[in-house]
Amino acid sequence: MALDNETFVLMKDSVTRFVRERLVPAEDLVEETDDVPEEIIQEMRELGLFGLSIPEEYGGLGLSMTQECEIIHEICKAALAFRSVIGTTVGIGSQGLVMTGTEEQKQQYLPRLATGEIISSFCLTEPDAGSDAASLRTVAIKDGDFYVLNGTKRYITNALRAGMLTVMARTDPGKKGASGISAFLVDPSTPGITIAKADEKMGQRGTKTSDVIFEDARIPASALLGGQEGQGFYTAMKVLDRGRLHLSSVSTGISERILEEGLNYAAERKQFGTPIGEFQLVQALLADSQAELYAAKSMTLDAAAKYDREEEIPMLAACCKMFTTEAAGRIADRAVQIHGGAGYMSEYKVERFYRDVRLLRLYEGTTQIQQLVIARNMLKTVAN
Ligand code: COS
Repeated sequence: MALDNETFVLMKDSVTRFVRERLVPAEDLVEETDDVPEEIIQEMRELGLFGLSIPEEYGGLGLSMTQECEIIHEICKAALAFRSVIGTTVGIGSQGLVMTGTEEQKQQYLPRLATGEIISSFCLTEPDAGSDAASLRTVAIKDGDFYVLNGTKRYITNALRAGMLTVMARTDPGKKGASGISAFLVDPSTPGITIAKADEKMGQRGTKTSDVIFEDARIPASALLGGQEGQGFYTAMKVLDRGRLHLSSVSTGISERILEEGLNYAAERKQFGTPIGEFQLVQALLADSQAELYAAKSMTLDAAAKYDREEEIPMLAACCKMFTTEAAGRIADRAVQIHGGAGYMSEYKVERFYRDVRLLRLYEGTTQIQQLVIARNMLKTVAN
């Protein structure tokens, strides 16, 4: 699936304008209030941003992965909290449903997700199951026409805003590993589900993460994703493969913005009677960031194109996620360095962005998990 090129170019232009005219000017407000204003969320709905990855037949824009990466890159030239509002619906919260849902499940949720009437969240992580996702302990025990859910999910992005949760839970507690896990599409207003208060974080103010607690929550058996038990972990892994490309374009977008902040400062700030950008040691900081940004963008678009051609991408998505997020950390660090003492002051945006990008190397699989996925896939090719 893909949007025709002419319409896509127009859409991308309006997103670029929206970012420049609406999102960037609202960054300080988001920082102050720790929330994204409702009128901006409404404008995101009107632009179709919640439906980027949802097929057209269900009311979405049906972008290809390449197109999605291009749009996410643009949106992430503004503070990452804005992308976060649409991120789970465009990415990990909805894609299990798009990939493996039954027709009835798709009809039930996708049209409302596409318009942004409801937001979705992806509930995999638990207090004792982070990198080791297959060890999750939340259970869903069949009881007639229902499953009864018990357990706690942690750091769930947008749970507080969600109208649909994709929840991974163990339907067969006797099976310890991946094959005992199933996925469910859950209405968070179901009795027995509590969404805890928002977590306090290092950065990314305006993004909302929280615990989701299940205490004897009875959900209809029809909520089992794809109608099949035991597929939840495999679906989650496929969703994360795709999500890692999405997140790579988050990294390239914010990296471009941060580099721009550093470049502008280097051109304006004078020391020793000359703009600091004239100094070769500052030029080295700019050049290293520019080269890394170019590499990060190129590899993300290359892997996205391969995804669109239905080639195998788990290893490449992990390479992209690892490189682009680590590069974002280095680019942010250099931008702070270019700003000197000013870079440590909250008055300048690079201080905030430096904290914001720290999360990129942690969520949707730490850098160390990406290394593991890359090496395991490499070793598979030589195993006999
Ligand atoms: N696509 C489809 N299936 C996959 C897969 C993928 N990308 N990766 C693994 N699987 C399958 C394996 O083939 C294996 O199948 P079998 O049960 O038939 O053997 C099963 O899943 C378990 O895989 P594996 O043995 O590799 O699992 P491990 O527990 O050793 O590790 C990692 C899997 C570490 C890669 C996984 O737990 C992971 O990605 N962790 C990070 C989780 C994460 O990103 N969390 C972020 C929170 S969500 S925002």
